[in-house]
Amino acid sequence: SHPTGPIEVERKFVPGPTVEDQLHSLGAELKDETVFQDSYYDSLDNRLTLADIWLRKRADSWELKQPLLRGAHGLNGASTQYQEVTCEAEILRRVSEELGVPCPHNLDALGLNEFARFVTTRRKFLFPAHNGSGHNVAVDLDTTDFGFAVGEVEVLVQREDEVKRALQEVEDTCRKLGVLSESPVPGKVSTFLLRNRAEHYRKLVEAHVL
Ligand code: V4E
Repeated sequence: SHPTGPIEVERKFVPGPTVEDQLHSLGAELKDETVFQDSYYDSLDNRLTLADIWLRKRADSWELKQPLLRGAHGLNGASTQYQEVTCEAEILRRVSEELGVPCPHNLDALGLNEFARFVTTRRKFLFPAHNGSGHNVAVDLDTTDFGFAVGEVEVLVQREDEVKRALQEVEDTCRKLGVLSESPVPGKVSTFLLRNRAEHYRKLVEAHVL
């Protein structure tokens, strides 16, 4: 497979009231707090999300997340690994291919349906890079405008052969924070769908995407 963007290895967790103190104790530092709006898009028959393909506009930029292996899904135990594509030409190719339509010149021409829109406030913490071949581990503490909070431990890697190591680093960090859950923790989009789009949510559960 050819590289089309970084691979995000991530594990979500339920943030407790002392999580920021714990992060500081473990040596992580607050990098910044950002606020952004995400809009998620799909065809009316949900063809993209049923294939575990997530197309969104974040702060006016298009982004697509797809499973590393075509046809597989991105969930690996309680961790996830998705390829992130930000090149708009590449996104156009991928989306039109999945929908079985000719590749248009821009995404608006596909007439997709916005199925979720929400605003996230994100506090991003970084662990200092340890010397050697360790990856940089980031922890995001997110709260949304629909009253939901979730934490994410994540590592970005460039190649598939780094995923195994990254999964261990993510798991180690969760363990140190005391938030290593054996079962997947629901994220922002799943929770938004469960609360606002029950039928779409049900279809994704039935298709084993969520
Ligand atoms: C729903 C979904 C995806 C879209 C949202 O990705 P997520 O990592 O939840 O969001 P976000 O905004 O924090 O991304 P970042 O800012 O880190 O780029 S991608 C994959 N899914 C499906 C999915 C799943 N099947 N299981 C779990 C536990 N999470 C997501």
